[in-house]
Amino acid sequence: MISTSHKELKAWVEEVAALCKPDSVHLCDGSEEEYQSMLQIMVDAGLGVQLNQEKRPGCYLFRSHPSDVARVENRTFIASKNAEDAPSPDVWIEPEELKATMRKSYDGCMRGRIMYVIPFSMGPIGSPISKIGVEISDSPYVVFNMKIMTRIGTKVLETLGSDGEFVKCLHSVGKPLAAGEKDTAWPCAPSIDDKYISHFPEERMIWSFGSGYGGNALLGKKCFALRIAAVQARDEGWLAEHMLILKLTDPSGKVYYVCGAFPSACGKTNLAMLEPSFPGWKVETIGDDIAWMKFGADGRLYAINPEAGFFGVAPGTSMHSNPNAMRSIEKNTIFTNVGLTDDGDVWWEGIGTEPPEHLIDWQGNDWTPASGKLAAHANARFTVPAAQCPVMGDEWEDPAGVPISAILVGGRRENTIPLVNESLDWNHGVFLGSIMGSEITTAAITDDVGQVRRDPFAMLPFFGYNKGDYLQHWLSIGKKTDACKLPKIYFVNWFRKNADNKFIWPGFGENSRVLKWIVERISGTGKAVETPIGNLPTADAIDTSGLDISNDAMAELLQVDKEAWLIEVASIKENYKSYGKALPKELEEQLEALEKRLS
Ligand code: O2Y
Ligand code: MN
Repeated sequence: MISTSHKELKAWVEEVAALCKPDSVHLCDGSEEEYQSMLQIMVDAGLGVQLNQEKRPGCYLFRSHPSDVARVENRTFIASKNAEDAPSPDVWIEPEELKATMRKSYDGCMRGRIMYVIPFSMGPIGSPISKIGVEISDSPYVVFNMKIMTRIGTKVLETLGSDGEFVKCLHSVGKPLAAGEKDTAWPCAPSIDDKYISHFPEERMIWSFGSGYGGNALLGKKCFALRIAAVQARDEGWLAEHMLILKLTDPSGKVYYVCGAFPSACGKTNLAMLEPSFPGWKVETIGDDIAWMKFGADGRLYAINPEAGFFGVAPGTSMHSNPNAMRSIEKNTIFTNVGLTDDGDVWWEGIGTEPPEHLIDWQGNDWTPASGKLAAHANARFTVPAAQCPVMGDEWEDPAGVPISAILVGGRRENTIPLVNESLDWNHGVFLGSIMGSEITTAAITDDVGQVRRDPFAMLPFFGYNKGDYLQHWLSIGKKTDACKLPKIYFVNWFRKNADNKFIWPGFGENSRVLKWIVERISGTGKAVETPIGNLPTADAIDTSGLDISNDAMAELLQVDKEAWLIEVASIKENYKSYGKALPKELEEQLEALEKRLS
């Protein structure tokens, strides 16, 4: 079947092949030839488009089925042995019951297809912080995306040896082919109810069925690097987080590494690749989505980016919002669900150029600006090797990781939350992480619009275990080292609006001004005033030189509105009820102390 000395891996591959019944099995070596041949298979079958090689060398476009365009949160399950160990009752199914259901779906699901076995490493191969997984998938699209997003192939298998630990990741698009049947452009299970993104945390195992898209199918990313790794991290005393990692160098050459957790639509990738708006400072990228942090021998937290690529949202990405992402995707990029221009290039809403007179939209139909439809799906993506980003920090693949000085937590809030707020200590920082979130802008129930969706550490869709226990784990991390060695936690908000409903802060590259204050605080020169909610910059502490912003606007950005905060406290109390008995008492105490300081 496959040649490996790893008995457990061999047995698992044989078991899966016997269940899924593929026509053949291919063990991925991770070579460039293999990558090219996967792409060619799909282009030859009419399932993908090679873009204009002069404009976008090495680039391809794929269009997914309209029903398969994003992560399916309502079909994502955590099958822990005990229901209380799951993040919430609605995502829990008893593991044996779920396996029995899914085995019926998997039975024969790869007929007419090749079963690919993809050994992959999350993190630099051999790093003490890295972990190995093996994904079995019947999708060549998954193979070439995994090649970009992780490190795959023979070297990983060699590192695994004959008895190394690995996470079992099984994926099928859920569309077997009868003899002679032509494949569809984007095979997937026809109905949402047939899709399953299942996690078995105790067994360190993932079973995904029915979707070929993004986080549902590229199992190294959200399923492994967040949901399963979070359980490993809890058991082993480290952190697996939904965070960017950036490197900031000040004019004297001093370097700081900063992690940041933001819910979607907060410009996380833009911040990770930010171009500072004033001279002398430099921002470089270590990672844009996930950070694994472990204690080093010196008692500090060291982070690696477990990924090797970016799976970024295309719409809204432009030379204004993220010039470094635009430069990254000039070549060797897989585009999914973007518009195809008549000269073989890509286009999407918010790309910063005028809409072409005609293109082929993400569903493969003719499109003109008068169509009244989106040319690119709102969740259209680019997959690109991180190494192509012109501002990757040299140490982004350092197996030792980078020492973290600060952690940002934030959300999209029109009011109440100031531009930046420094936590008073670790527990207060964890409290800030637990209350972060964004206002709901679209909702099935209109009453929800404007309400805050609390998204602790931006992990709401990615918890692998009980969310109260997760926050308790954060608190316990704070006890593992000297307080002075822990990163400082900052609550940021780029999205505060004025009475005219306009954003007060310009955002994008100007966010570097806030980063500057943060590192000044860390080095002891930044000025701050203690308020009931935390330490805020003094009126003159944020460098606004060369920026067209009034003192009144700055005052509004840094205002602590006690009335608004008391409403916030009531809303947090309500949210904390959802934790039940698992709410850490330290966080209840933080909330009580905040209320006291406000009144
Ligand atoms: O829709 C998907 O499948 C991808 S979701 C995603 C991709 C890259 C980075 N972050 C996310 C996310 O949902 O947080
Ligand atoms: Mn993400």
